[in-house]
Amino acid sequence: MLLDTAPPAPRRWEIFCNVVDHFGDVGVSWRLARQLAAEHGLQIRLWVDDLATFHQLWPQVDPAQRRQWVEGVDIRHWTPEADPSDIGDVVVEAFGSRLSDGCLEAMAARTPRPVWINLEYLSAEDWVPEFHGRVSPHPRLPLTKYFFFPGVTAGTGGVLRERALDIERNAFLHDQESRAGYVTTVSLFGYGGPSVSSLLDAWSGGPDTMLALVPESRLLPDVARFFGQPRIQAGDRFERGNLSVLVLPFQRQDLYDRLLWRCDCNFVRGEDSFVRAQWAERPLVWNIYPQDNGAHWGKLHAFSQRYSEDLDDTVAASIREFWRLWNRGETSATVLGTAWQRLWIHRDTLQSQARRWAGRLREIGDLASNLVDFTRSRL
Ligand code: TRH
Repeated sequence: MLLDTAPPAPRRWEIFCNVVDHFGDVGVSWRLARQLAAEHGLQIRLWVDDLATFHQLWPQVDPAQRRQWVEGVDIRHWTPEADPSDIGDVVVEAFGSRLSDGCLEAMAARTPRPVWINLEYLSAEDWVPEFHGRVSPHPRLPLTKYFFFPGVTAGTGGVLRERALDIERNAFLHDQESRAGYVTTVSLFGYGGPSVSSLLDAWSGGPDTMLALVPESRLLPDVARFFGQPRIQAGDRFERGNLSVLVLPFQRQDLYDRLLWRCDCNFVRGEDSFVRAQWAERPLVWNIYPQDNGAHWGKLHAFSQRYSEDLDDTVAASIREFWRLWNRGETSATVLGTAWQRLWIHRDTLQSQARRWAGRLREIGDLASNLVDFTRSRL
């Protein structure tokens, strides 16, 4: 008989999330927290310093509560006074959220000391597997921090994926009425800028009938300008030439997946929506989070290289070119429209590639399970 000899997983976890801007920090932290509680049966306390942003992502979260239970997770408003004294077995600092001295001292005083994880940003760059799991001793206290890197290749932490995700997606798509098929439906989420109106212009004058579903985000003012409106809101619908645009309310985080599943192509950004679009198994366009030092260009390149390495050169080049123009804020509708046509002519290939890519990602295992395994051996 085979015995499971793996040590038990540490049960009490703290996840600390400092919302720098936008939704990605809390989006990833919340997804991880929910999954660790629901699928691994762990006790999760999630400390978030900006509950108003959290509320937009998950309306059940009440920004006025210092403590609340949602989806089996103990959510705390993280303020300087609110550091825990009874620290759990594992402490996750999401994206370098800085812990207070009081919290670090409580961790150092604990027996055994908690496993301290710095959950990093996702990157497809070559150096990631080498740095995944590296340690950094605290300069003063007897604490060791481990760097845990999400990634898209073997030897990294992988990306988040719920256990039932594929089943839910397949059931949802199966239930959908069969669509006419002659309208290309895209979802449009990004950081905004001049490339939005260039693209809308190109689509409106392009050969295909296009439907753009635009969730409320900072891209809306660009859409409003294109249609000559002072402002637009959820529920508004606009038409020009071959293009229809429908503005959607910002969806609850788990419902946003459904939008991605039903679209022919998804424009996404940052980290979490970008990962969800990969799991949607649809062609995608990535608006990477721009960094002041330009480091995002290398990351964009690293990912697009990996994503397209199985494709022939023409298709791979069309992906890279369109992503580059979209991210650099291309102002010419002709240039962006031509790049879109060069990309979208390969839509069937892009669709099969999206499916193949998700299969490759699945082989790395999901981030939450990889993280649980990682902590198990380090407590
Ligand atoms: O909001 P973002 O730009 O977050 C960014 C990135 O994480 C970036 O790496 C980080 O440095 C910066 O924050 C601080 O993009 P991201 O990561 O896609 O997060 C968006 C979240 O919003 C994601 O969890 C999906 C969710 N979402 C909804 O829940 N409903 C919606 O309707 C939409 C459009 C998104």
